[in-house]
Amino acid sequence: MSNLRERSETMKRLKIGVICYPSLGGSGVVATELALKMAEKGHEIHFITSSLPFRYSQPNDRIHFHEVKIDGYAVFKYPPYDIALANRIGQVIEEEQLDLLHVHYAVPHAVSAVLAKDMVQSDIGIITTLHGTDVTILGHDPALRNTVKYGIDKSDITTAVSESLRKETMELIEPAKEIVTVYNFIDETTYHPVDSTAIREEFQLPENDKVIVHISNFRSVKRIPDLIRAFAKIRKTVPAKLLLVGEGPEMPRIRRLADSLGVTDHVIFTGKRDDLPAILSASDVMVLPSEKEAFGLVLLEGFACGVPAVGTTAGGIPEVIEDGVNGYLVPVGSPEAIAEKTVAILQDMDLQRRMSENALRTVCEKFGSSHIVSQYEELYGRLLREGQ
Ligand code: GMT
Repeated sequence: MSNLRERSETMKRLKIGVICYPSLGGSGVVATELALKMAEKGHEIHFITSSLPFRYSQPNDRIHFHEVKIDGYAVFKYPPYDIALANRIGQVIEEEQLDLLHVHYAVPHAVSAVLAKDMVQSDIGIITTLHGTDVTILGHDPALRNTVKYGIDKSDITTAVSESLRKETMELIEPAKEIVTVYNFIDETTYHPVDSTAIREEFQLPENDKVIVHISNFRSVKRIPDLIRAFAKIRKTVPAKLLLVGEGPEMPRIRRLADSLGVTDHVIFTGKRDDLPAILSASDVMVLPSEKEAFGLVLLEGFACGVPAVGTTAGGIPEVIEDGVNGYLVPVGSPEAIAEKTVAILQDMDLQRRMSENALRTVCEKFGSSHIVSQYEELYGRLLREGQ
């Protein structure tokens, strides 16, 4: 086992253990994209996850995958995944001589990493990135709050994906150390305006119809019924189609509401899609009506394709949408405000074009990948130098 001083001398090529949710979700996307960017910079990445991260499409010799497996022993009502994860992290720390662990989500991942470190008696540094619901929902649950705090306090460095999440975590969890804000970023090589002819044909989008897009995991925090109600109002003034991209538990309710408001023929349920840049490039405006949203990665995906957004003032959204510049901010729970601001963009071509240009500029100036990846790399360096 190498000590911190020895590791800092081999700073050039770090061996980084990455723990994240590999399935669909913003945190999995950010964790994987960051790891891929670190590999491009010459570092060695070791994913320790239950399955292959979904954006891990092109393996290379600097990227390794260590699967966490757990058998369904009859003695357990709930298979102890967190413990199996800790066990696997411990093995990989030793076998691969990892330099640091970057953990995404406080619970259970940070806690499993801390347990692993203790199990193999390593002094490896842990950096934990908070993504949102690990604090804004789990942090309110008395059954989990102390565990969230433990995971954060035992991490050497904790980051939050927005200033809003950082502040909320400081207030709610009262951690022992400061938390650092590092914004999410977008991979500009994947997200940029592309030809959308095939999408317009596939969804039979009439030439004169405007296109409103919403992309999410369709959980209740996204408040999609507000968007459906707003869309019914928008349709009274502007011919438009609504693209709902993704899947999730709220879908049956949303379909019923669209039916009852008589807009089903104008709502296109696309399901999960891999061709988001093409879908976004066919869209005129994105709507994100969430009541909780630590950051709203999807806004960046839209901005990078030149799509302005109407979003609520929840969480970190105002750190991404600059009101009147790259979109509009509206209060949570107001279909009227969503409709009014969306129509304002859709009816004024000049405004839409200006906001679209500003959206592209926002991505370059504030959320570009090289800038944000460097911030994480600096934190990795700090972790190795100071162990904190
Ligand atoms: O809420 C989601 O849609 C998924 C969730 C996740 O687990 O990935 O997203 C959270 O992390 C994203 C990446 O940092 C953020 O962009 C989302 O705002 C955040 N979601 C919430 O805070 C509700």
